[in-house]
Amino acid sequence: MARLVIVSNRVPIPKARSAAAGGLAVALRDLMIPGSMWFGWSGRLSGEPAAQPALVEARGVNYATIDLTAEAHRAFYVGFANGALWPLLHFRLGLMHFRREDYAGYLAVNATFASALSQVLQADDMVWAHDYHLLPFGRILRRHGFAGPMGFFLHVPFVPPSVLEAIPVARELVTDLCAYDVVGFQTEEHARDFRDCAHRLLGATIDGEWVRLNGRRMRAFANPIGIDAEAFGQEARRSAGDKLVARVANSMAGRVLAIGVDRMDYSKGLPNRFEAYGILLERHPEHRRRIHFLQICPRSREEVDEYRKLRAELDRLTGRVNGRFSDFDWTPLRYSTRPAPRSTLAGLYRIGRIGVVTPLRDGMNLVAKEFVAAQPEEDPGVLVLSRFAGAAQELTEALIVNPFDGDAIADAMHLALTMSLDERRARHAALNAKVHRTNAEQFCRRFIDALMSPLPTLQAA
Ligand code: GDG
Repeated sequence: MARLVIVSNRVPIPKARSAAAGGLAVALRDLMIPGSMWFGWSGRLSGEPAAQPALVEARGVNYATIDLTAEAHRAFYVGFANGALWPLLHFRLGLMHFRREDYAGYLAVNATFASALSQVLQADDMVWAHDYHLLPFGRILRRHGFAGPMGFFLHVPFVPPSVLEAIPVARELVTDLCAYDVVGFQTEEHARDFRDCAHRLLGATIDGEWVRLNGRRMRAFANPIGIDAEAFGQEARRSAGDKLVARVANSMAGRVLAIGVDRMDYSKGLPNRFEAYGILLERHPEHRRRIHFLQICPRSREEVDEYRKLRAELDRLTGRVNGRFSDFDWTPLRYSTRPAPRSTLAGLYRIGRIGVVTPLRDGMNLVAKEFVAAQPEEDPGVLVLSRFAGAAQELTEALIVNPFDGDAIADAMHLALTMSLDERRARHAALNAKVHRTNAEQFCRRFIDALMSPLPTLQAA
């Protein structure tokens, strides 16, 4: 079988990976089959980066990394990827800052990646690139002569043509994705939006999942990402004895725990969530003093202005909810920006009666799946889930809410707090079965199968 080469912006080399809080790192960390390679940025900035990747072997996997200069990283990561593409792909056009020089820097880093990888790539390798940092990577790698199978998975949403067209380089971005053989999306809707863009912006012919452009075909399909639900459930059971989990459980004094876990990102709907919690306490005085909301949100991308503003906004809203409702011995909302170890997180989900996952847009949202996998089957908690998270397409037995509607989130939390044990069990059993079925292994297997299957014979147009 061909060697698998994963390419992503950051490379979670095993000794450093436990600190990583991010969906991609979590989803892929168990995928690395001995013999495969993972290539990307080392996480280091240097004045004169070497053109050759540095190679490290860990647990049979080869990690190949390159350093970047501070200017290159700024334009590529802070400027274009997170200043323009991230807001665009999360439907936040008002937050999109497009600058031609950032786009030029983004292309330049993708070219650096392609040139460095081509030095260690073998002809019979199979390349799988990940996420919005690397849209043009495959097209550029082809220019270096690589002819093997080349796939791409987009972890974030894709947008319809009317939204994509707001970015001046919309056609270039769609052309770039069409250069891969296979492109995977989190949901059918994202895959369809991409095919619509290829048709409307480039005049491509669409036939089911197949996109035909300039005499070439590529496949754009939905392949929802999953977690290793079995292992995560075990971790949650084991970590009941974790010191921090036990401390939190003891501090509850018979109250129930509502829990949210998100990188501090404006796509995650945190201000709306805090306000909705205030509405719950206002409208349902019977829940006051009987619930604690714990929001864990490690700081993220602080180089980008919008993320700093979000932090100030959350500090203000936390103060408002606690100022309005807290008592001498009860703080309704606790919010921590420190990342928790993964096992502690699993244990905290397990003691949560409500998992609150209300992003304004999200490719998938792994937290929703982790919360379900961590629950005790005999007395499970309830998931409140945004309809705009990819996970809502599958996890239909959750309480699905519109995250822009604070009253609806408050109603769902009230329903969760008053739901009968039978109903909680029935909903959880259905959700848990899905989370175990669409797991990380199936996600990887489906993608690699798609990448390895020969292209179907082209029907005469
Ligand atoms: C992108 C897409 C898509 C969070 N806080 C801590 C911590 N985490 C872990 C969670 C979860 C992961 O980070 C976050 O994954 P999400 O899926 O929720 O969100 P993104 O980071 O935005 O990920 C997303 C994902 O890629 C995968 O394709 O689902 O839509 O945006 O695993 O548990 N982990 C630890 N401490 C924390 O404090 N250890």
